[in-house]
Amino acid sequence: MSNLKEKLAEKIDAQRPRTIRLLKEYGDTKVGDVTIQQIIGGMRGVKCLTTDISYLDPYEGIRFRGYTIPEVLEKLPKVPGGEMPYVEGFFYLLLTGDVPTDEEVSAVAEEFNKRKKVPEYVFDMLRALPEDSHPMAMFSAAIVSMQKESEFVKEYNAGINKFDMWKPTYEDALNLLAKLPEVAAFIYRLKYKGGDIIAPDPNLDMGGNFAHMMGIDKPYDDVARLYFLLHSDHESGNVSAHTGHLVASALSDMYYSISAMINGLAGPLHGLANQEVLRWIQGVMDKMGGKVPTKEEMTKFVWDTLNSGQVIPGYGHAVLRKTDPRYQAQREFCLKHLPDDPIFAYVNVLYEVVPDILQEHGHAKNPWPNVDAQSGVIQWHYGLKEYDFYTVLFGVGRALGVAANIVWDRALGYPIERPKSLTTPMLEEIAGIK
Ligand code: HAX
Repeated sequence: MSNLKEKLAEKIDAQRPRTIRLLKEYGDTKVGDVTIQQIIGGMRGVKCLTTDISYLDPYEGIRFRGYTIPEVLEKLPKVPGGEMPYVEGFFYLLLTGDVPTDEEVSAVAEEFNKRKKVPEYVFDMLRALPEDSHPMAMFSAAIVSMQKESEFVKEYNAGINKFDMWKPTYEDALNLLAKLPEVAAFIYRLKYKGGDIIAPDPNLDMGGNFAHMMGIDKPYDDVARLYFLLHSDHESGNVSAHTGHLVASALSDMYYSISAMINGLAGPLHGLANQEVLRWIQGVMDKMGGKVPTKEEMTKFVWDTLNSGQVIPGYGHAVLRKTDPRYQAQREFCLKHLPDDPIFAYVNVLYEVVPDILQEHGHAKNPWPNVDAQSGVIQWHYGLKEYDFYTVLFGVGRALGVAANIVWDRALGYPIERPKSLTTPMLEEIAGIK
């Protein structure tokens, strides 16, 4: 029996007075000003959200509960025989802020195992969708189709105290997260492997079981663990995390919230960029007849894309101002496991030329690569060449962070989100335009 819920209850009891004090005693303290540029420009840099689960420093990159990616990979208990930590142990860290012991990880992995049976109607629904549905649309539909399983809704309808709402929300989080790998693998095998479905193995951890259900050999289990962990959370303002939080703020349950989060992730400026990177590279490969371009040749391809008014996928970021440490972590994996991969060679030439070109182009505030520039290479190398599916992998990972945040949103009683909008004449008046 896992102690995760009890541990979380203790953490919540300790945190609540701090949030209440900030609100009651310091509620009028100013955090910053908002400019017209920020209002029209997608609220860039407006400090108006709070989370303790991760923090994104523009120059350092992400920290999960205060730990950098190398620290997380080093400190968390590893799966025997593998290089990467248990995803379940990482979720424990996200929720509680504590690095779990081996026993705590085993217990929470068991907890996930007990909850992972996917209702048959989800598979029926997926089979009924048009064959050319995008995997992200299938994933979102599968998640929302399970909405009737929500424990939160049952308890809400029975009349639940606001301070107890996190408890059924926690149950929904675990119930849903435990099912996502099987749902994702089912979509993959249904869409790309003629419906030849591989049954889950009850003896495997989340990453190991996912690799097994995908039908891909080791070390893909470690790839899955690394991938889910790296994509889990990137503080609260990105489209997927913010969407999850926003929808949950209306007390919509976990299924509605995570499905909505997936829809936000499906945009090419956000999670879909990982498929776009591979698509872009494939286009260059076709033109090069498979040969790795020289720096000069690659420079021309990059400029051609920019001159046709398109972005270079996998580069730039709204917050980061250096190479994404999630890119670095995957690059290190590539250097160790697939140094001679031809697509890795493409990615390396891109890394050598794109930052200078984007600087010369003069538009992007961040010329450096983000997580998506590197992630498809690894998938491709292990045989997952259907790049339309890549963002589903991102979605399984991102759900860990967003679900943890939603549990805490409920625990701290964050209210319904409702920023205020102004009209153009109002902005003109504020600007002093006659
Ligand atoms: N290639 C070409 N132009 C780029 C660019 C890129 N990779 N990144 C930014 N720009 C352009 C923007 O389109 C914008 O152009 P205009 O002035 O003509 O409108 C200008 O540079 C300023 O943009 P910015 O302030 O630097 O960037 P934003 O915060 O507006 O956008 C994006 C951040 C990530 C959306 C952007 O960098 C981009 O489109 N990158 C390519 C797509 C991508 O890799 N997305 C994934 C990001 C990571 C992520 O969320 N993963 O899920």
